[in-house]
Amino acid sequence: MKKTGYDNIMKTIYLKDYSAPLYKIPKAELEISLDEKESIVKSKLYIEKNHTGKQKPLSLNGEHLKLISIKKDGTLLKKNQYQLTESELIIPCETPTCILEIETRIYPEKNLALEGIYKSDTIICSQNEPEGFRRITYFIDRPDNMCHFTTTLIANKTKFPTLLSNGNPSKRKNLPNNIQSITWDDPFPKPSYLFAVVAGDLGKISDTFTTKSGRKIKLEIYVDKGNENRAKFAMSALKNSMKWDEDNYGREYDLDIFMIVAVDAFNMGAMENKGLNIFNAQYILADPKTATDADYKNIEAVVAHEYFHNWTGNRITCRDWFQLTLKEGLTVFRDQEFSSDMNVRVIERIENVRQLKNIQFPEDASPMSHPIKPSSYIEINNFYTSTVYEKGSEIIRMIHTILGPKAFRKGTDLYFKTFDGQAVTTEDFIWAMEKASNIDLTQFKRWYNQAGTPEITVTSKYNKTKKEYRLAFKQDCRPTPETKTKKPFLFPIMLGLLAPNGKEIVSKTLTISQKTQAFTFNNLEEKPIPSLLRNFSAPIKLHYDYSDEELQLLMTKDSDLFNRYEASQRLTMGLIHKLLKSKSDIIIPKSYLKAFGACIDDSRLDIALKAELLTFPSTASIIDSLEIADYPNVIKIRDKIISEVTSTHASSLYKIYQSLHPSPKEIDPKTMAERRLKNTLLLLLSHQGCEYTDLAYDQFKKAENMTDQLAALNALNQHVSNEANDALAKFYKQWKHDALIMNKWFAVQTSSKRPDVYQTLKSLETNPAFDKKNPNKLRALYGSFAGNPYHFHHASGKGYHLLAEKIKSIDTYNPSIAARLANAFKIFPKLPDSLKNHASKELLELKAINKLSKNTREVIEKILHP
Ligand code: HT7
Ligand code: ZN
Repeated sequence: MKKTGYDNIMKTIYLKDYSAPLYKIPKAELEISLDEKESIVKSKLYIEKNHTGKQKPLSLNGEHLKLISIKKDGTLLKKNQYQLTESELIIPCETPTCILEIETRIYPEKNLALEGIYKSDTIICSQNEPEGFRRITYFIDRPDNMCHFTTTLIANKTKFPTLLSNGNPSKRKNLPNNIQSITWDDPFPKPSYLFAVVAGDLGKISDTFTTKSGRKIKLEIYVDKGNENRAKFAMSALKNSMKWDEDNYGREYDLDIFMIVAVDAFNMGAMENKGLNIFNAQYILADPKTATDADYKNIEAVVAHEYFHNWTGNRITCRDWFQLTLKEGLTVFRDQEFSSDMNVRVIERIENVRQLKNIQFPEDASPMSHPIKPSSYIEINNFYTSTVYEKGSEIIRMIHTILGPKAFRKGTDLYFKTFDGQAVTTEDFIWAMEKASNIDLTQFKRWYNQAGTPEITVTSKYNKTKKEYRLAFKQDCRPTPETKTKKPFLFPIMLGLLAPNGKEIVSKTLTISQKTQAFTFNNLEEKPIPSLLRNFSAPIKLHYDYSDEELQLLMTKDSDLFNRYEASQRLTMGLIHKLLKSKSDIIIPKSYLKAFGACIDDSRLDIALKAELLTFPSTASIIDSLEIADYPNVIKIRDKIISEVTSTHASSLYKIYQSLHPSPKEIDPKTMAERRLKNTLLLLLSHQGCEYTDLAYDQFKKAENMTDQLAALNALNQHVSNEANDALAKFYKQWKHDALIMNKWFAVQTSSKRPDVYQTLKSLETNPAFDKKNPNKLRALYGSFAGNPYHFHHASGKGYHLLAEKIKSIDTYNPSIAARLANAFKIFPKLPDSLKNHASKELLELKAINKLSKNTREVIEKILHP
């Protein structure tokens, strides 16, 4: 995509154009004098020529920098001895090596894009992935430039007693005027995106971890003073992660110290900077009063994810940003497996697959669809997607299934041994897997380059005389921007065959590799019921014409607990599709209500699984299963199903609710499951209208932990009532000084179906707890609104208008967040005409903005012109 006439140049970068950097910087010494208004960065770069033949000029990346001076081999360069543009510093080079000394000035406080060095509340911190380092100093800011960094930080001792960077601390000096300097040495070469600095007056908790080889590692978590106790859970998650990576992958930590710093303003969840992870405080701070069970689970997963990056991402990094899934897909797989070992495996799987279906499947069905390894991009920040991360993890999971755990481990061992210290590609990873297993993954690799969710249609035939059962598979995948005609994918299908009484008679993993393929099973006395795609063994949409009775059997009897959940989802999806096609009134069949009654009353059913079975498919996943995004009818039918199930079984639901008494402060899996079921029931009951308002209000008032308090607040806010308003006011009064809890308060209100959401949102914008510069606040207020099917897709188009206005203004200072919000419009091609007209008007207005960032423009252009 090439455009002219805009202020921000839309240059497409292609994977096919990759070439090694012309120069390398194997060593860099940085001296940064930190202050929030103005910081001075002095760099000493040891440059080496990395090309043969005639010497070409050296080009360094640099943006939003004020260049003060450049010295080459000790000589000050005059203005005519280099070329300076908005994004590059070009210096002619005649010798194979040289030393550059560059001085630049940066302005942390003015940096609202939160890339490079910026100010978050009273802390100065950095975010350099993917291309933030070029906002700190001129550099070869690409991941295949691996460099030894030595960093000296200089700052006022009272304002910034804590000065952190990567590696191990070496020198500390007291300078005149209450200034101190600390030097950090990182012995491991790393790309600039892993460079980090932090300066602040912070509280800290410390611990140690002794590695399997007996090295004692210092662990430190830095938080705002007063929050130290809220970091204890994160510390235990960190220690568990370190042990798990040793036990499961043989990976030991390498530096003497591992630090985490929690900050308020952060564009994403966390960042794996070498030895100095920087986290959005949301993924560190927790205690039962202030954090929900979901928060605890997220903290455990994100702490593990960032720690695991030390090997999958840092020691072995990406050659270029097209390889992003090499580190992200693999690391998500590793963190999902860690969480499964720490909690209840099947519940983790259900939650991960739900997330995939709610977010990644719609992305893959939209104009934003891209392969896990894209072949081009305009703005790499736009490619930190659910596809690269979560689908990427599913691709690694399939390799794990195909190879088996032993060969997979052999493969990762070989990968670490062969590529340690290098910047590599996804092919290198596959090479290690093939070599370790002797399995040819040539066809499997198509998952890396072909986007879209494959649709698999399965049909079955039973021959009673031959006692033969035949399953036929046919795969299709719709055209996506990069591939019009797809070649067949290769993937594993885990399946079981159940006798009509529910007994499992066959359990097998099939490999599908052709467009059509059939398998025959012999010696089957009766026609079996297939339990297909167990444990969601491939990221596909599987269609099989199950009868409701078959699904009810799977729901109650399948030995694969994941597929019990899937059966419940299929049963509801099937009903929704039927009702959408029907022209008459919405009538919910008795058999359907009975199936859910059986599930509700099944006292032997695991509590956690019961909560999952009673979680109905989201509006997003229903819309994803349709050709036209018929929001009004989907919402109507989904609500009707839930309220019929609830009213039919209200007394049972209420009885179970009353029978559950989870201990309020415990956070073990069993107690969390009890709370989850209790709060799922409360939400279901609240669908009944105002009848259960008292119950929710009572829970709200008595709640001793955030999970119960927030669940009650959310249940109450399904409707307008005095109790709902009162609870909102009380919650605010209780928590207004806690920024993280205020995010929850904002999100409950803007994701509500209450008709007063617009007015509420407007008034929340003026609330003192709102801060438009803080991405958590933007996500809580506008991100939740964009995910609100009742109001964002309102027939009047006012939801679209509201979000477009916000995108417009946020884009002027934080393009990365604006572009993420703009993704809410990706459903555009599937909208019914009236909504499409409203959305089109907003998208065209955004497109016409001359100064629109390339981040947001790339998203808008793709949505309008897929
Ligand atoms: N690797 C990190 C990605 C990240 C990021 C990317 C773009 C902009 C800001 C960012 N902060 C963190 C996080 C991770 O995947 O672990
Ligand atoms: Zn990651």
